[in-house]
Amino acid sequence: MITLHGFPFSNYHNIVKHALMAKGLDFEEHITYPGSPELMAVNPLGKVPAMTTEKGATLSESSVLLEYLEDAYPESPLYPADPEQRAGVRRLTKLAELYFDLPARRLLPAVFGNAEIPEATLAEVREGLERGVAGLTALARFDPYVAGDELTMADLYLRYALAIPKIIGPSKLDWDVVAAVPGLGEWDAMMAESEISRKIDADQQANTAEFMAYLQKRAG
Ligand SMILES: N[C@@H](CCC(=O)N[C@@H](CS)C(=O)NCC(=O)O)C(=O)O
Repeated sequence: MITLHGFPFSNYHNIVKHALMAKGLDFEEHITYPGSPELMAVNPLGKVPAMTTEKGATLSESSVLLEYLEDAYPESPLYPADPEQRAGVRRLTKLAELYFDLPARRLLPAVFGNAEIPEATLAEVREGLERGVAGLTALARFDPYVAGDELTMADLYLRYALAIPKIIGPSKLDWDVVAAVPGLGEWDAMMAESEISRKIDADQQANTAEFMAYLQKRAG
């Protein structure tokens, strides 16, 4: 059976968990935190998520795991068959990672650790996010899914890539990502309604105290 290594508070973990569930695959969720010896054994970078495949191979990087799942389990596809449309889904996925999650993530130390963030960093983060907003506004179809009428990996990636912008936007930038892109609010609400999203959100909620305890221990 596939093993997904990580923890349910992690948005990156949840992207891959959602893909496994959407494809109807059997998997075991092995709860482990960044830098743990068990995680280092499957991902030398010590980051979440990682995966042990049915054949015993170890893999990491959320986007790589999504591609692997589609290659190994093409049933219930989450990418279109047409190469251009497939690349379009990958483009949206990249946009979500590079222009929503990654800039916003730079402000997490201010959320979880009360760190002071220099004005210049706040401006850079805002600039990155504005680029994401412009790109998503131009490229998203929301018809009803982000790439058109089928649920794709881009929907899963975007859903969880918005998690940190949703936290740091209002609290650190006086800005609301969901309101910034036409149609994003309706799409986000629709995505949240699915049975899979509800299960993942409930698991995330249930993991909050344990994750906070991990952070405290790590801070020493
Ligand atoms: N590029 C990686 C990012 C994974 C990532 O940053 N995961 C976080 C948890 S949400 C983590 O493990 N952070 C610990 C660290 O950076 O040491 C991916 O797409 O899987």
